[in-house]
Amino acid sequence: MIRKILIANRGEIAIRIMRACREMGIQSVAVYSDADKEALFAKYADEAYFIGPAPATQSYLNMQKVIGAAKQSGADAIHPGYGFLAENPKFASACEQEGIKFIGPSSRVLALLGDKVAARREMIKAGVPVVPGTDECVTQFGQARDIARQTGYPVIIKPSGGGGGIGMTIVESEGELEKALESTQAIAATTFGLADVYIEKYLTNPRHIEFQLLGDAHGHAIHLGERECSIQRRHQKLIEESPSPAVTRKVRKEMGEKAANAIRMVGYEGAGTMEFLFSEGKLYFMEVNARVQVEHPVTEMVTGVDIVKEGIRIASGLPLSLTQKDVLVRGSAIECRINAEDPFADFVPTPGKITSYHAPGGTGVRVDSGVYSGYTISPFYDPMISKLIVWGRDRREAIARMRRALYEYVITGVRSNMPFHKAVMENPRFVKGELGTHFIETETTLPEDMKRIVEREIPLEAKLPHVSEEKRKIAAIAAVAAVTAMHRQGG
Ligand code: MV4
Repeated sequence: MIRKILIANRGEIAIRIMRACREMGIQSVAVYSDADKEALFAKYADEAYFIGPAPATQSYLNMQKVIGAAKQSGADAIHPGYGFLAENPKFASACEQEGIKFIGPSSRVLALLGDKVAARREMIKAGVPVVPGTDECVTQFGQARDIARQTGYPVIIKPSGGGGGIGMTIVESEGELEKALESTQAIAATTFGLADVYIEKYLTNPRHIEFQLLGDAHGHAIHLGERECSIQRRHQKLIEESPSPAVTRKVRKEMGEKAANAIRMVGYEGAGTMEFLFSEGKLYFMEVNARVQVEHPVTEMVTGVDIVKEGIRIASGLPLSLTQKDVLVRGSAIECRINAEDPFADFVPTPGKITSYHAPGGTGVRVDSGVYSGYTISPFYDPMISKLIVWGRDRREAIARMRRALYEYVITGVRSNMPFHKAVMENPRFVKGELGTHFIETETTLPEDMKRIVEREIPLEAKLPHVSEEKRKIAAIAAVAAVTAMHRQGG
């Protein structure tokens, strides 16, 4: 059994993992950089080790330093969280060699799924539907031309070593293909150290739907239903929900079982996600994310399964604590990523000091964060302040609850993207569940909607002239009154 876990990550996810450790009676070890000396996660852990300067390459991405801290602390396992070293087969292999359990799939499975062409081939073998396209990497123009003629234009060229949307090229016609192939290969070589690319038919404005999966070392694999993550900007998700308004129970069961069977076939151990594109009623495999994801809480809210704990149990060699028939999707959950970004200025990061902070609460509300009043958000890492997650008996209730919670949330000192979230929660197409990956670009009224929402809040704040910045918690109560008034007006 695992007794002590080093968390090779920072921020909210480090705390999320440490919370699971504490409930399981497992000791937790934090590693922190120069920029995170005052961070909550470094205080929350049972022990904390300094691992170097603020740039991640010299701290959170430095395998020797992370493994060194694990050995020094006597940790028997490392949890990588998301990002940083999470899907790095070399890191998993280094842990394996040091006799430290890497909490996640084996280095062999990470290498297989990290190679997108190989992963696509495995999924075809396992009977998972893929977007029409290649089953091997494309090197020659002639090869690319033949595939594109079969699938029809537009096509998309993707780096095999990539993922998450980086370095992809959309090609509208055969005339552009040769140049696009060469440039994508060149970008792939410099970005990922591998020139291999593959080609798929390009789907216009699909939905992004992903299945949460768990696989153990005893040949069991299950799915926890899907999440819809269509609301994204530059491949950064902003709002996620479960279940997807587009997925029926029949499709959930069929595709969930196919996805679970596929990860069982590759010997996947741990929590993982299979990403799909959804277009014209059909799901098409894109890639497997071999880690716990930012948006895992929406699945936890509708299934009641603690995904992080299951991952730790699996790494300890224990079987899954539940079977597929124990999984029930109940109600609806939505997550808003609250970022230190200015939605009125092209979402530029706005790091700085949080001068006052009051998180929402009440029935069905969960806030995963790593900040506090007086904390300074560092410019060195991603600017996520927190994840606000709500549960409702149905999607309507979840939306109403999210609106209520957003208006209770007080963050001063840094600008946040909360006006964006408030605008989306009032957007008629969002409310109807009519989503696509181009939602933000196509909803052209969002900027003016955000402006209107902020202006509506000004008179409320003016009612509280005596309230100092430090006492802004009271403003949260006024804000609730505002939402109530808004609902009365049918706003
Ligand atoms: C696609 C696609 C359309 N057709 N593949 C971008 C993220 C990466 N995981 C895959 N991506 C896409 N692949 C085919 N064949 C459109 C996208 C895409 C996208 C996907 C999910 C969420 C947001 C997106 C934004 C632009 C493009």
